[in-house]
Amino acid sequence: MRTLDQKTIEMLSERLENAELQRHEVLKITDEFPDMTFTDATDIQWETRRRKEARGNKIIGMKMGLTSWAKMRQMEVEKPCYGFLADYFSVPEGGQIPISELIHPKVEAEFAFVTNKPLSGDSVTVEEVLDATELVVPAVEIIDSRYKDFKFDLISVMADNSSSTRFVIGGRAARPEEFDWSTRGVVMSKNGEVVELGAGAAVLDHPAASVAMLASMLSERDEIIPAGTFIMTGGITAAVLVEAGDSIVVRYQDMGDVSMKFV
Ligand code: OOG
Ligand code: MG
Repeated sequence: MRTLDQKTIEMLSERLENAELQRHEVLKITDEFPDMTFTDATDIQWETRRRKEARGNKIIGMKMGLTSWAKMRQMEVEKPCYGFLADYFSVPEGGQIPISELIHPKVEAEFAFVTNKPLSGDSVTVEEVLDATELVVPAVEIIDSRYKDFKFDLISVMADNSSSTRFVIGGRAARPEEFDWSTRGVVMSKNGEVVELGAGAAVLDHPAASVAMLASMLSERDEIIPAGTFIMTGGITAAVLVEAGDSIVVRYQDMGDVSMKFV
């Protein structure tokens, strides 16, 4: 159900995108619009996507968020959300990320899937996702909620493009049949100390289930996941706050490392 008019959708999209581009916090939008719905929030996100494309940014992938209990517990939200990835979100492996470009970034260890067939509808299975997957790629997401103190609800975070801000891919990509993705381990270290660890099953029992859920959520807007889409499936562990000077290395079982330094 929609409760906001087009002018309000555009105003909130602009407010949230300005917060991203000018690196400042804003108040949770549901404080001002307590009756707004998840559909309104999705409209705001798609308006932000339209704004970026109109400015010449390319959309290079999608992400799912809040797909693990660790994340849902950390953020006190009980349902997943999705977002888009713009070209300038991508940081090279081993790269430096200036904290001055962000508000209060956190890092998350994820598996990303690259599809080779379209996926659509609300009944896609894990097997169908694996059959439509070209590669699984180690990926670390840097999230940066535009909301004050990184606190939000599902509707507010959906409108804020699910906190998307940067990502780093690295290590070695694998074919989908190469490993059991539910038991694949990841170990995140900050400045040489292990801070979080987990396995793929943390994400909806299997990270491919997150891709299926994205197809289902997109189908509510008559959108699909086209062949050739890069999809981050969501943090396996809780997200880790980073500051200038922090080095992050995520080791992926048999798939190498993804690393970055915050400066
Ligand atoms: C929302 C985005 C969460 C993930 O992987 O769970 C997310 C947030 O926690 O800010 O990207
Ligand atoms: Mg994430």
